[in-house]
Amino acid sequence: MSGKSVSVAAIVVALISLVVAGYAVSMLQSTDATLAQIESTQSVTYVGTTENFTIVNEYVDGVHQFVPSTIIVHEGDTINFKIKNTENMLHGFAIDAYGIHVFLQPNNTTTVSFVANKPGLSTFYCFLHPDHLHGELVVTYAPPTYPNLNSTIYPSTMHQSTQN
Ligand SMILES: [Cu+2]
Repeated sequence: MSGKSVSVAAIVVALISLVVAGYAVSMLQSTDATLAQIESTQSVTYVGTTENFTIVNEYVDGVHQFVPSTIIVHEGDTINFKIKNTENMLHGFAIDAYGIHVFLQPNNTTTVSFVANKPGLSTFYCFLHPDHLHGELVVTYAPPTYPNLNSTIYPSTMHQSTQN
């Protein structure tokens, strides 16, 4: 084998390597661009929903109580409470963190609405009777932004990026 043919072969190998490397880099860049596009166009930020609850004030086994006594919602949800006082006496309903303070007329229904924008625990209670069992409102942190995995664009775009 002559020195000339060796150098020609080396140049051919070098050119092929450059083409392959360039192709690999362009593939990586297009994949990055595709992922960035997916993240910017196909992500979902949690938007609060409207949650309706019926809370019944009742007298059971000698105890005034709110049922249910635990309510769990997401931060940002709009909450509608329909509070039914099934007793033949006046009660109160308060959630200090939200400035809610209403009277529950005997055998009547009272509605309360607010946006649950304070993550954590808040107590709801009757401000007229210390022995009236209270309840807890649990407001969880809103879920973080996440890719919309239900979108059919997600897998098809990923597939196309490997063919470019
Ligand atoms: Cu009460």
